[in-house]
Amino acid sequence: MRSGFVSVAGRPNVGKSTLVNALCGGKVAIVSDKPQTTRRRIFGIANAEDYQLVLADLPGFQRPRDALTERMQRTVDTAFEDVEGVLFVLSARERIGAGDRFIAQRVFALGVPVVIALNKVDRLKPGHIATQMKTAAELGAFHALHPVSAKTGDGIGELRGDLVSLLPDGPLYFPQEQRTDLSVETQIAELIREKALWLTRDEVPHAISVEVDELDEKVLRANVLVETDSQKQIVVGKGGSVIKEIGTRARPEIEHLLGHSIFLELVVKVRPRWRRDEATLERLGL
Ligand SMILES: Nc1nc2c(ncn2[C@@H]2O[C@H](COP(=O)(O)OP(=O)(O)O)[C@@H](O)[C@H]2O)c(=O)[nH]1
Ligand SMILES: [Mg+2]
Repeated sequence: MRSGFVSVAGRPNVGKSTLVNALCGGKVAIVSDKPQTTRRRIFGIANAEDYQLVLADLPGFQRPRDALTERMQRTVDTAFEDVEGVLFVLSARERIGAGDRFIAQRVFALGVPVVIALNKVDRLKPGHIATQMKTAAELGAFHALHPVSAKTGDGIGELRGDLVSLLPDGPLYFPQEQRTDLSVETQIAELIREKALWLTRDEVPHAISVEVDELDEKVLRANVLVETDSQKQIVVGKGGSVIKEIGTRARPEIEHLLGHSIFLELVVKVRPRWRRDEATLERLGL
């Protein structure tokens, strides 16, 4: 049995979480088109008969602005200790620039193998991909460089194989049927938050948090937290249309996760300045 941990680095929105899901063969981390979707470290676990690859999906590198983003960056800072390697994700759709080089400086200084994934190559011209590969290759002394699409699955098998080859002989860190370290409640809260992120924009997505209030065999009650009354109005929507749509989108995935149907009740609540409140952040597990 080979086993071990690999941390995922990269700018916000390059597709780290989508890639972790693709490598694990199922959804462990939520994904949206908004930056800062990932707020906490999530282990995505790829299991096979002869290996267990544990990927740490992380928030993107950022400059802290409040207690929440400060905690997020602290999570990132400590996540690169004791890993067998780093998966450094770039987007082939954007210019590889200063932000990527800033992260490159840090990951190549760690002294562990760095595997670069040039993500989002779907529907790009071969010439453009080749140019981006060349730029990516100049970032540092990488162990391997893979053009991939987390969306279509292109190149994912080869990338996974390379990551597994970094793992030493080791024990099982998690039961083999487990794909994430998040509790069921947290997975549910994240699924609801994901739907809320897709349906809101500007500053609203950043102000949203979700907590599961009650979960039993039949009923699931969850609070969608926002910081102001006007955000609440937006998340509730006209006649409750937005919060209803969040529930409609989240329910099938929650039922799939639980393996049975549930009655879902979502309540939008204002909790002023929760992002600056250490006690609330603690309770939300952030
Ligand atoms: N076209 C394309 N889009 C992708 C791919 N991977 C991720 N995305 C999109 O990029 C956005 C950010 O993805 P996410 O995984 O949340 O990025 P993260 O912030 O790095 O974790 C989402 O809209 C994804 O659907 C890919 O391979 N191809
Ligand atoms: Mg993410």
